[in-house]
Amino acid sequence: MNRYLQFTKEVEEALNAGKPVVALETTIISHGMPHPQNIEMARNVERIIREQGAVPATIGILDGHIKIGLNDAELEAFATSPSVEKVSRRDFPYILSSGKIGATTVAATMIGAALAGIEVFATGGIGGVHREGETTMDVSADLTELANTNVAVVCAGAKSILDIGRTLEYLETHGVPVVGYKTDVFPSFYSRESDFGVDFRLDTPEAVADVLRAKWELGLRGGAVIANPVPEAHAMKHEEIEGVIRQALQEANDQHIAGKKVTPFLLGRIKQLTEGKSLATNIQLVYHNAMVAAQIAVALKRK
Ligand code: PSU
Ligand code: MN
Repeated sequence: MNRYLQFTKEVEEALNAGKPVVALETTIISHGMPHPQNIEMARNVERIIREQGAVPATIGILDGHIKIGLNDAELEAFATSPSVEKVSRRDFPYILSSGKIGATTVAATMIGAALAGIEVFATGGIGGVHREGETTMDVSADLTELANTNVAVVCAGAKSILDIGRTLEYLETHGVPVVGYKTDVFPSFYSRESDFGVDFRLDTPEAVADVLRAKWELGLRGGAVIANPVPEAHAMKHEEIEGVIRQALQEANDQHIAGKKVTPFLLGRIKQLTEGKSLATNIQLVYHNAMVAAQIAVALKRK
């Protein structure tokens, strides 16, 4: 067992017993949402996964360890501490060796999950190619991780703060299947639709599990995107969110926001500009992703 990993008893027992486990990220808690909604969301997501018969494993870096599963005090620390670092693949070794507290992005959570033997991960949205990424070269390390690490990521697509078309092109080049879960259209996080399709549509957790098994048994390294649209009742209209996104992007540009600060800045501004409406949508889509991820994890264990 990797000496950097530290499991909660619940997760360790579940993994040893071959029970379904679902990984969860901490960046969404520390940098994706304000307090106290973040801690409420983090607790509810864990409950939803348990209700489906799987075990949640929220992953983060603390005290020189990759924590696979967090207790409530640790969850609270990720939700409230002002000094939590945002950790992607690049940041992983330094944050781990310095003993700092680090919230893991999609990429870093995939790394932790794969080391722990967890195959399914639920989040909100993945990072991608940013708009004008063809000149700025701002391409999320989430995409390279999906290309290489064997974890399925259940998400509500990618936000239209990104260039969704180029994000999908990148995933195609790197052989990452983009599954539409009960949809033919790639969802854009707050909205159920975008201008883009998915690679193929699947309508049951079993069908998704079959695809994942086939991929990994063939030795086709890498993850998969399971794109699960936000439930109708909580979806926002494309037109409603597009103006807000444009304004947030303009401000990021004017204020020379760059590097890993871009995504948290945009998320925060979108929330302010929609007066919290986007946050409510964000929370609901995470709950839905957690439920579907748990169902897929359960189905995978039957294979
Ligand atoms: N998209 C969201 N909410 C988030 C993120 C993305 O809707 O909280 C976070 C995730 O942790 C994702 C990270 O992995 O932002 C991507 O950051 P970057 O673009 O710097 O790679
Ligand atoms: Mn970036």
